[in-house]
Amino acid sequence: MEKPAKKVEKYYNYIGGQWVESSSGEWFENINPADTSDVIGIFPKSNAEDVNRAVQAAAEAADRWRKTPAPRRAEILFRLGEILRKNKDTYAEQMTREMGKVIKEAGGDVQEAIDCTYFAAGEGRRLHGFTTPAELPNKAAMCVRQPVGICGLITPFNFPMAIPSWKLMPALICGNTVVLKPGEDVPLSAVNLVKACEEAGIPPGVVNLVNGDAEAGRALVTHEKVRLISFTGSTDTGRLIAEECARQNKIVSLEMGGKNAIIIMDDAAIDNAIEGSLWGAFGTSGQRCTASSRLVVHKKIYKEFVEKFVERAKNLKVGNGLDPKTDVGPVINEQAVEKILTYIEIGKNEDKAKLACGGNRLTEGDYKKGYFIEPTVFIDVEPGMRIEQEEIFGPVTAIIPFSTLEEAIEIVNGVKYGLSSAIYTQDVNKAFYAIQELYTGICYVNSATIGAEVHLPFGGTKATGNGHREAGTQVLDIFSEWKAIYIDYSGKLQKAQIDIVEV
Ligand code: UN1
Repeated sequence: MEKPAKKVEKYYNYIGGQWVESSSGEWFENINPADTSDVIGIFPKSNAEDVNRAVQAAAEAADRWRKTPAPRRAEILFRLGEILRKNKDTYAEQMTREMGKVIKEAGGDVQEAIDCTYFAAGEGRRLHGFTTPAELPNKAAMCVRQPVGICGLITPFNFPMAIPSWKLMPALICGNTVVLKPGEDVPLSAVNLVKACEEAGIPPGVVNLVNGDAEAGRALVTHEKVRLISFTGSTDTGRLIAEECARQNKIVSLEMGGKNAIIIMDDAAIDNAIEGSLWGAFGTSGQRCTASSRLVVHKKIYKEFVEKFVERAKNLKVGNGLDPKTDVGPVINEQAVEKILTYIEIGKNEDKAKLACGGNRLTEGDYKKGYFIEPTVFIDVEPGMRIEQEEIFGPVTAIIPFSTLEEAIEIVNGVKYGLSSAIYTQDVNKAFYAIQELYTGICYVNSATIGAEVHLPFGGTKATGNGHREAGTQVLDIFSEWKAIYIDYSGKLQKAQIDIVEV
């Protein structure tokens, strides 16, 4: 007898407190990147009409949510944090299945969402403004934060729960309502997050979820009622979004590419530096904006570092992220495989750079059905080569030799991005000098370029962003606008700049 076909689970959009299909009636599949025969579920492929409904729902909910005192909004977020904590293992497992990252890292991703939820909740009883003296007598001056309105959140695949939370939690605590459009490769983690919001008691319409691809994203960006777009993803897409937002004078916050580097000085604790470099380069299969895709190594220790690092990279276990023995999971999809392999070819065609290990897609046995690429190391890479300048977003790193700290800093700063940088050294003078000179939004000493914590600002300089910072209390400046308040209690007309008080 033929086995009945396994029923594929259906998941929905969340609009105005209802779980609904797309008005198009179309669906897309969510596939496990470690085993493409594993269909996790089907999700609504949303269009402009769905986005419009979600925005309308967000508009209807806006007033009530804005007027809910922030400490009360915070209570719901504390409850949400508890729900996320309770379900951490389930979410992590489902995240690994849809995204591929190894299970421990998926746990870290959920943890980052939890951290961020509690952090934002704490802000409910702060959301500090300030008072300041007025220049006229019997007059008070102060500043408060006010919500911006409806926020469109567009998030990538690589941190399926953490990045939506980085945006969602501060947006909510500031009193905004939102429409979330998550990466189409990782819709289940977004559904999990939004279900938790529902369970926590966030009122209908405050959080709306619209699944789909660029069509839904575009509709969100161009919708005239959406006041703010917060986007994490590629620099090319970010630029298009910024252009579109400029047309409608929307607030736009962008977190985009990186080409982060670790400097390894000749006095570095070398084994620690190797450990950190492996984690920075190959953690999340290199699919982090903060990935250590360049290792800038002092010539005096270059040979030793390269030998040891390459040996370790060769021994990393590539596989399904659900297997606890796996070090490096698959990359997200076929397109990613192609892009990464193209860069590997570009690297191989450089006369001076050498491929020291990896370089291939794995296609045999268990690897056959997934998107697996060997951890890949290029050595003797020179500044200016494409593999040294462009974001690859895969398990590929470039080792570049240098002679002086000044030269190393020039190499690190010599790319169009400016997200994260790091230096391994035991010399406090060198560490502080590097901190001063590295033009990035994040800087680490004796640690890799990854691993940001949620209560510090996250973001980058140059082509990485547009000047905003997520996380930390700095994110509140994205999701709220300042209102300056002047209260004249003199009982008469006092003209600023004109009625000058004589001393
Ligand atoms: C990203 O790569 O897009 O600092 C986010 C880190 C993580 C977040 C990375 N906490 O690597």
